[in-house]
Amino acid sequence: MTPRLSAAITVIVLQRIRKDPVRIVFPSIFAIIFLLLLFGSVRPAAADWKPLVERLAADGFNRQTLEALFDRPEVRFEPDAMADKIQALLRSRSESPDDIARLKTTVRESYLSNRVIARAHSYILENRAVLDEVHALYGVPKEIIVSILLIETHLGRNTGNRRVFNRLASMALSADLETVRPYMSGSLLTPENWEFARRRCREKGDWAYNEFRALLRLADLDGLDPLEIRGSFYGAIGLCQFMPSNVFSYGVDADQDGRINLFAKTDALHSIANYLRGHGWRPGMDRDGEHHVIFGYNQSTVYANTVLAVAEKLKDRNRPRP
Ligand SMILES: [Ca+2]
Repeated sequence: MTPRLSAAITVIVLQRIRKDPVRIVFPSIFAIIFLLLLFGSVRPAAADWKPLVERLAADGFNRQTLEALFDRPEVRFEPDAMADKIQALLRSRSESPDDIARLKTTVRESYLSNRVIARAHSYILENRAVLDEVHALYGVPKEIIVSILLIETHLGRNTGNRRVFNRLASMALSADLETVRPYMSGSLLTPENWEFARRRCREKGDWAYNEFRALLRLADLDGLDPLEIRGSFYGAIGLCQFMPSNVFSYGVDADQDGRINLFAKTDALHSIANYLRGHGWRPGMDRDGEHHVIFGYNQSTVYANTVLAVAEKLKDRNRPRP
């Protein structure tokens, strides 16, 4: 609860107590306790960013610049990102052989409706020139590129509204399982999986630290305010939802305006294809090979199944009718 809200509630309650102390005092106290439990329990404690600033400074980032950034009111500690990640890993670890077998054939049906496929098909028609160029350069068919764009951001319409700075800095600061444990569902952590969760938390913290460094480098390179870069729950950015480090590894300045801008269509479409080629995409590969490469884009079997299913439907639409 905000201090202002707490103060306002207290003033109202005190005024009412003065008027009718017996009838008001006990219900009011219970109401305050209830509200404190409701709002106070979900608000993360203020973070101490010093360890992160120290680590970045030791890695060559300017200490004064970092301190000024972390002093800004937009900076928030958001431990739900790491808590969610560890919970997803724990759930995935406890999947039964039946669950795993079922996932192999599961697709996200919502992307296969006639309405959604028609929209993706229109996108192909409207962007045929650049998609043909991408196919010629990287060997990745337009249906695969557009399918990924559809599933990642609904063809660029939803690129995420989270401050990537807060998402990645919070995860980088949450490498210790004890930090995120209060934000996790209590029933998931057991003595048996505790060590696994602790190790994965540390690894994901290091991963987030590297991504946070890449975000700061990217902002510096492009003259952007790092706190104004928006993205997904886990800090992916642009039409193609790259993590910041992938901008440096696979991003393409295809429109040749001097910067890799994944919010610009041409750069994003080339970058998707460059990422896939960099992860082993080759023209003429079989479905298993395609699945393997697409899995590398999002580490999800259902995601890869869905990308291929959408692409197949788009190919059907593009086939000449007899
Ligand atoms: Ca560009």
